[in-house]
Amino acid sequence: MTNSKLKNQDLEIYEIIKGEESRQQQVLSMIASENFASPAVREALGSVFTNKYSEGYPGARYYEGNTYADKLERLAIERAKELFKLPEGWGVNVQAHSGSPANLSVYIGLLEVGDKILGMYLPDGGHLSHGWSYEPDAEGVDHSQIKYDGGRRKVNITSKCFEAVQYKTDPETQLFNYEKIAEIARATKPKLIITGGTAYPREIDYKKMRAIADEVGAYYLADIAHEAGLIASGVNASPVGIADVVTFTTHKTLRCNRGAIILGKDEMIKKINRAIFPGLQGGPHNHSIAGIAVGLAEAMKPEFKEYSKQVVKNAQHLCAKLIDKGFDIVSGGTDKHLFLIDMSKKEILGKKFSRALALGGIIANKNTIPQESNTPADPSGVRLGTPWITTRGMKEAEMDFIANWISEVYEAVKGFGNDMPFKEFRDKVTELPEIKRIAGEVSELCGKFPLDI
Ligand code: DSN
Repeated sequence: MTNSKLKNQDLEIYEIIKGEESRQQQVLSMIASENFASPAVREALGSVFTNKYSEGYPGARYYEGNTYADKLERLAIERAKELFKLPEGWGVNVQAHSGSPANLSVYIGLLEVGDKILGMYLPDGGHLSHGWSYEPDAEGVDHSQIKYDGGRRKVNITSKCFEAVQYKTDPETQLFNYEKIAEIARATKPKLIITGGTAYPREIDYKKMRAIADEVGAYYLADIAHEAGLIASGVNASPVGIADVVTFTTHKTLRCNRGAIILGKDEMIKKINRAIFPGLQGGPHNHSIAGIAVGLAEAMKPEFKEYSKQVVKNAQHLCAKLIDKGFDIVSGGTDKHLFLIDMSKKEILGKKFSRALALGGIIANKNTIPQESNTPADPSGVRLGTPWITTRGMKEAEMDFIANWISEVYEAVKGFGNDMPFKEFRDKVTELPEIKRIAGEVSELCGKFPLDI
């Protein structure tokens, strides 16, 4: 932002943005759902398309002046088709503002309000928009061990408007138990079955889920928000052509700006298009579609495939190193870009550990784990992801440093214990010389892998 018009006009906002730029440069961003979009993506995102209204779809807009908006949206759709190798008879919607409205629009398009949906239990790695509710009597779900604060609560719009049932991972393996999911589906007869989520570190067998959906006559939605980039690169298997509909956000492993894409059989995309507009949203965010289109073209390049492979290698390497250092990892590892540290047998839980890591320059998030016995506000796990640090160019050698720092942070703060009030813990950790040293070393490493801001 040299010769910045923003700086001259609004110094306060300019300085906040500068502060965020410097924060991003100096820390290891390891929140699994975050990534660093390229300057070209960000330039398109900041373009004049932010000024244009274009309710409707290419060739059928309600307002005038959409020649270029039509070209843009058509090109974004073509790129998505190519990147995700869509079969004949499949279409694309690029207008959903993000993942939750994308999923809701699928339900609105294909179902009647009140219909039953079957999704993954949130504390095991599912997503709010897959029908999250705390219904103790939901079939196949035992909430009795969960110390949630509010009893029966339909938290998300998707559980308020649809009857939500949930499946859990296997308590022993922490993996999908397809037999058990089939049993729940047979017993509850959902109209739609959903896979995917925010914290399941393993690949999903889409064909088995398709068979379960077919057996009970349900639609099958694969939400691949987290692994879309890995799937586009062929590093993880694709549900395209297997599920009826595939949704994903564009800003995680796919490394575009924030937004969402829906892929699906033509007859379903037609209904979903109507659910998005006029059903749920107004005009599409054309500036966002522009950024996404640029990011989709980036993801078609051979170097993106190499990047995706390295994302997974880094996650697996880091997992293995942390296991060597005595950490428990949910399901024993990962097939993807993310994994969960299980802190349930450690001296501090996820909330305190993620704050201590952040003070040491490693930005992650507290997370529930399978068989969670604590509240979502103070859960037993920490989720870590490698998309962003791999974009910086980091590889296995840097994962070794990161594993050491994670372990050193734990050793430095574990003595404070989980009973200490959080604010006291935070203040004590902030002052620890060991944590300051680690933050300095992290910043030094980050300086060797600068972001193209
Ligand atoms: N907030 C996203 C994540 O972190 O996984 C999902 O919506």
